[in-house]
Formats: sequence, structure tokens, C-alpha cells
Amino acid sequence: MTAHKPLVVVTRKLPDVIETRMAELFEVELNTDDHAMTPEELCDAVSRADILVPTVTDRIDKRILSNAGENFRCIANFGAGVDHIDVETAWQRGITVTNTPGVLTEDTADLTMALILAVPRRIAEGVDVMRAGEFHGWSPTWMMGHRVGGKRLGIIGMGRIGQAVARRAKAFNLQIHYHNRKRLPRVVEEELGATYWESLDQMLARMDIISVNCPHTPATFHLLSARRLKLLQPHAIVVNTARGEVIDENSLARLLEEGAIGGAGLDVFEHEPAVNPKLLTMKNVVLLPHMGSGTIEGRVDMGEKVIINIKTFVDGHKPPDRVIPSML
Ligand code: 8YV
Repeated sequence: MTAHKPLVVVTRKLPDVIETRMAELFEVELNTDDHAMTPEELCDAVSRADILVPTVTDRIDKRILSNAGENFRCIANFGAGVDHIDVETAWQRGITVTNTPGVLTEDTADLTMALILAVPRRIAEGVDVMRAGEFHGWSPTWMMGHRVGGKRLGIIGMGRIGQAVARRAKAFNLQIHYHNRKRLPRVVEEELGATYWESLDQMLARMDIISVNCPHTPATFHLLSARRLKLLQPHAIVVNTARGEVIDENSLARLLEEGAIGGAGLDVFEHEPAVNPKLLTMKNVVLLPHMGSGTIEGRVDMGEKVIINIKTFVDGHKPPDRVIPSML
């Protein structure tokens, strides 16, 4: 690392308080108009910078990394998911990658719970009715949804966020089921009242609501494939606040259209910001624009984590949130 203040290029607009602190500590290049950087801009950034602070909207692939200058030593991602970064190649080139786990767990779990409630209770439809001036008085059989309490919730991916969803869901009297690469310790299962399913296929066939809370990795790409989605019961609801790529979005849209799946609540999409147009018109589908961790408190916490990771790295220590390929 050079003796001067390291050059940190930040690819998107971050909360003011974070940008101000970064500017005090480092030489920073900020993205004041918040445009998503082009691959050419990213190549230029890594060729000049010591450190890059990207977000989910930047694809840091082999080509970008092959443009890295000799000073480029660290990618301090603003976000928990790192599926947009070629961590393996970065690692081979001696570039440290960090992320911001933990601080967005509760916010993302809140939004997941909101979708778990919104779809069966037809909340978005109710809002549309009010906005359209179509509320002409109460009726006992109008706008009936489905009760949430007592239903079976199957959580795919029981890491921090999955467990935080389970805690909330338990308070709503949902029965908690989960599928995960590794079974949780007995004591955690007991605390959450969670039932482990080694077979994802078997779990899918028996749930009323599915919540996707696993990261996107080569192993989880299209984990909910057409074949697996067809295992769901026709009344089942699919909620995804993790990554769009975990679900075969076209197959999901088709099965929803055919009535083979009961509904969906999606905050993330396979080809963001594009959304399968079929999903946009369905009444039993609630869509949100990737806002799971979108609270000012969460974004500031994420920014603070980024600063700690950079500062620790610059000071010659191992940053607390290093991502290493074997973790993925
Ligand atoms: C962030 C997310 O908004 O942290 C993540 O992995 O999906 C989001 O909540 C985004 O990644 C910021 O880069």
C-alpha cells in the first residue's frame, strides 16, 4: 500500500454521512449523480484506484479484474451478497474482498415478513382498490385472503436472514420448516421451533409458503427450477428477498399464470432491473424494487462496515469481513 492516502473509488451514491467520513479518511472519488457505472468506467476505476467500493449493480468479472492496476488491492463491497464479484479471480490476483454481513439481517427479514403477509392478505390489491376510488363499502365476502397463522413456512437458506425470518414467523404462529446446506445445531432448532428437511423436494411439496433466503452461488442458481416449482401445491406462495437467480423466473411466471402456484412476493429478479412482464399484471403477485435492506439506518451501518473494512486493510490488518472463495 502506498504511503499517501489510498484512492478509494465508490461506484454509487452512499449516505452523506458515509461519504463525508470516507473523504476525511481516504482520497475518494464519489459518484455524485448515482449512475450505474459502465464496464469501461469500472475498468478505468480499478486501473487507477487502490480500493473499489462496488454494489450489487456492478459486475466485477474477470475482464474488469484484468484491468487492475498495481495498486489495486481491495474490493470493499457495499452489501452482503458477492455474487456480482468474481471472488476466485480476485483472490488469485491477491485482491482482498470484503462485504457487509449482519447489519442488514433484521431489515431484510422485516421486508420478507411483509411479503409473507402481503400476498395471502392481498395488501397490494387493497391499496390499489383505495387508490382507484373503488371502495364502495364493506362486504362480508369481498377481498377475502387467507389466514397466515398455522400455515407451514419453508425457509430455503437458514443463515442469519433465514433465522431472523423464522423468529418473526414464529411470532405470527407459522410452523417453521427449513432446508439448508447444513443442519442447524439442535439448540437453535429448538429455539426457532424449526423442522429440518434434508430433501428440498420433499419440503417444497408440503409447504404453504416458501421463503428464499440463501445466497446466489453456482450451486443455488435456479435452485427453484421448473421441476422443483412444479412440486409446490397450487395454493403455495413463493417469497424471494435473496437473489432473483435462485428462481427460474420465467417458469415461476408461467406456473403462476396456469394457477399451479398460488402467489408470489418478490423483491429481487433474475435479470434486474428487468422483470418478467407477466408478473407485473398478476393480482396474486406483489413486486418490490430490491429494497430489502433499504433503510437509512441499514445503509449507514453498511457504510460504516465498509469504512472499517477499508481502514483495517489500509492499516495492514485482516479486515473483519473478508470473503474467501472457500466460504462461498
Ligand atoms: C443491497 C443486497 O441493497 O446486501 C445485499 O446483498 O442484496 C442488498 O440488500 C445491495 O446488495 C447493495 O449492494
